[in-house]
Amino acid sequence: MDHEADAYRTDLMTITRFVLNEQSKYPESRGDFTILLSNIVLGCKFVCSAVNKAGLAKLIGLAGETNIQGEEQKKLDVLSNDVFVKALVSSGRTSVLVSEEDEEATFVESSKRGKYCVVFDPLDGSSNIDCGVSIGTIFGIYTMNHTDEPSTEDVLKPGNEMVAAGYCMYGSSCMLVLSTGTGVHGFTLDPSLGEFILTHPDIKIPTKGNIYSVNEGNAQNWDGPTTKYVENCKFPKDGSPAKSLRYVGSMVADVHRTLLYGGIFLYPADKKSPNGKLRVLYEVFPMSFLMEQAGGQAFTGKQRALDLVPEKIHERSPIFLGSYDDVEEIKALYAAEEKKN
Ligand code: AFP
Repeated sequence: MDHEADAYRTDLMTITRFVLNEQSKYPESRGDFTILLSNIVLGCKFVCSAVNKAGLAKLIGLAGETNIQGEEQKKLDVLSNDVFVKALVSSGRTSVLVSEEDEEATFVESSKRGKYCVVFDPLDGSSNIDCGVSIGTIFGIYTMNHTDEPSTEDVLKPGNEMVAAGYCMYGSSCMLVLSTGTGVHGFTLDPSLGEFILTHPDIKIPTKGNIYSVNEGNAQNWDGPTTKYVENCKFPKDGSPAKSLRYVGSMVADVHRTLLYGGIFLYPADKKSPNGKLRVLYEVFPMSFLMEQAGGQAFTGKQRALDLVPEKIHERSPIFLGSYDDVEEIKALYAAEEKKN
């Protein structure tokens, strides 16, 4: 990379400019998506700033704790949720919101309604906040295809009906990764400008990787195919080198690394959690959408993840996602298991 040229780059592709360019390909488009996205971006910038200040501002800790002035502190994930819900409602472009933080869906009042439904986890990996490890926001976007009263049916749709998905990672830099169905693009926040700038256009995941990412502490409860797959990662029988294990325990960080370096991320079912841990609407679907758009695959152990039809807004599913060939291997193991039964 020419660092000198980079330092003086003057033609900045901001995320708004990028989405406006995309939108200009659709003459009928009225800019609703751009407005919606700019409100998501605002939420991400707010959370990024709050995460950076968390230690200083004492935003870490349990919800309900009081600060030194005796005022009640809001936990960072509760605060992030408030910001996203308010930004999305005030965009005037949403009708249904599903957040990891809220048990029930939010139905936007009729005067502020718009054609989009947003499913999101405002601060995923929140158990990592207190030790400063990377965390993130994950979101997926559906369109309403009717003008009747909104209901949860508007979001209980397979992931392949999402029109966009993305995540923002609050790490050593703040990066927003987005797909509107035409590839995956990464934007890095330039703190001096307060703008997300296109730094990773058209991300493609390597076809095969040498990293696997899983919570091996659950190994005693895994099923046969998962156990065999991880065994193959460590003791390959075809003479190839063993894969490296990397696991942050923060889905955004683990998936981001998988997207850029290749390999596989898995949160399988186990005896204690037959549906795994991760939530379909705002973890499994958005990440699966991004993986497929980057040339990878996402599989539940039974089917293509994006074909799953959720019945509940906080439903969970096992997930195996990453490089095409690596996911192909786990698919073959599940197919062989099914043949036996
Ligand atoms: P927290 O938000 O409770 O930290 O959970 C994070 C998460 O939903 C996801 O980001 C991780 O991939 C996964 O859970 C980690 O789960 P384990 O701690 O069971 O490995």
